[in-house]
Amino acid sequence: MDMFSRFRAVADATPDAPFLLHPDGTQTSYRAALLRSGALAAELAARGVRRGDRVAVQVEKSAEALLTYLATLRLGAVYLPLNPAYTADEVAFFLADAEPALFVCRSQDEAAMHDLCARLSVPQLASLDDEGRGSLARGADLRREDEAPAPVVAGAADLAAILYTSGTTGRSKGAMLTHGNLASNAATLCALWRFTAADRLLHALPIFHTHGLFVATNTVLCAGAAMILLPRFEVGEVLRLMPGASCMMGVPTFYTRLLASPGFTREAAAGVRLFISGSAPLSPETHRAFAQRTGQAILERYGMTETNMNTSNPHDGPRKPGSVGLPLAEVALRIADPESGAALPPGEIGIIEVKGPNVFAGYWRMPEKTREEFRPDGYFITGDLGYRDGEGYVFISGRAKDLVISGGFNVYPAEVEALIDAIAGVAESAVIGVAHPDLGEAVVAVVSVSDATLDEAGVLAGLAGRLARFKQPRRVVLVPELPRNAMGKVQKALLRERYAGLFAAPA
Ligand code: MLC
Ligand code: AMP
Repeated sequence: MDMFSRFRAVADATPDAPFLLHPDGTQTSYRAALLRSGALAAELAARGVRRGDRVAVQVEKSAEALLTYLATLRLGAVYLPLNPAYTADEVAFFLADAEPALFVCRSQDEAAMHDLCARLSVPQLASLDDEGRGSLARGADLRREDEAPAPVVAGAADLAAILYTSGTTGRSKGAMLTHGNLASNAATLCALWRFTAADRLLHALPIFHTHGLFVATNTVLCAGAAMILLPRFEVGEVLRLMPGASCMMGVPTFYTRLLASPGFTREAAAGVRLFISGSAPLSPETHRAFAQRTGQAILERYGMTETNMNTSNPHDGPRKPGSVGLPLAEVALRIADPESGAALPPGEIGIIEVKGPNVFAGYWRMPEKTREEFRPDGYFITGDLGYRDGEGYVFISGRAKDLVISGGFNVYPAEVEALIDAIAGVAESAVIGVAHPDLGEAVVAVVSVSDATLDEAGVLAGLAGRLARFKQPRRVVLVPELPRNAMGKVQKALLRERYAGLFAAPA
């Protein structure tokens, strides 16, 4: 059953059950959420959105934004969420590539985006502000209940969403997710993690990525459960609301920040039956420190935009520190030789490859790129390196793709390097990830300059406004020249080693 049908089925069966619990203590029932998303769907339809059309959305997190996702699914249209941190340059690329029928932006961006939409022939523009008001909401307010469009019954192969991921070549690719991808993963996770209608998920993740949008929201919908919807992760607010929660999902930074707070005690965590981590490696030290503080083992799982979730530690069996667990029931996973693709035995490190109903339908309008990432027998090449132990648990040991994961956000060095290299006075640059106590990894640029007056601040100033803040280097290190191997390739491994201690606490 597709996610909208699932949402409607829960609303029909248990209309008064809470779906959204707001930080101010108010709540939105399933019936109210279905009605409001119906009004939003009517407004989208009135603005010309039809089945198969893309609806691009770059807004702050709000209940209204989440209901816009469900409204888009109701129409059989394709949801395309964008990080509010993206600059106008970045957004321009996504709009030109995806050709949405409608772009929903933040209210404060509406004037600037109006010109951009006109230039890129995006036919319709609407807005939502931080509180979920704005022209889209106002339009929905005026819709009568009987104007809600009849829900489109989507087939498993129909597109539900496009999520852009940057590429190693620098150019972003739109990963096409089908209704079948989302529904199968949600049902599997709901059963595996024992979600029921009684669950209350503490939701502090952004809703423009797989983790907050699909893993969190769709699992809750599958169970008919509720979520405490926070606009962002903030330790004090999370601790205040934790007593009302039964589950929490987060990136590792959420857990290291909680552990750094004296208010996060065994008692504070006692009502939560399940803490789940993913999107970036959770260190065994954090896993152990968490267990020591709370008496609970964080459940770590592994996924990516293109595949949804692939593996998870068990709910009932051992949750091994440092491991991302076992392949999900419907996911075939193998560790393969990077060159030949031949399967490797337990203990040997290779590329993680996966196949199953969770794997995406390909990159939007990029059949060549799509083909490159699949083996002839249909396995998707994740670009993550790992091995399996004797019990089949998967351990991620590195990445074959040149990628930095900072606080759970992906940064592709090629994209940052291209912009740094274009700054006047820069000879060349190498962008690497360096261990960071808060973000896991932080972006660092190693730059050699041709103009000796160019300094760290100058390089950063050259990136301002051109690149989302989270992609900008936390440090720029100037060097006379970059180390190269005999082939002339920059030795990033050497640079990672050299600057490994850049963010270490002073001894
Ligand atoms: C914010 N900033 C970051 C950053 N987040 N910089 C580097 N890395 C990040 N992740 C910058 C801001 O631009 C700002 O810069 C400064 O840091 C402080 O901003 P903030 O808003 O106060 O940050 P904060 O709220 O503390 O955000 C940190 C965070 C957040 C970890 C809470 O990044 C977050 O929620 N991350 C979750 C990412 C996520 O959901 N990933 C899922 C991907 S899906 P300045 O200089 O302007 O002050 C996926 C698949 C899977 O990977 O398996 O799940
Ligand atoms: P994204 O493209 O944003 O979906 O990021 C997906 C990538 O995040 C994966 O390919 C992994 O490299 C990484 N990732 C996700 N979950 C984990 C995890 N539990 N441990 C280590 N890396 C992870």
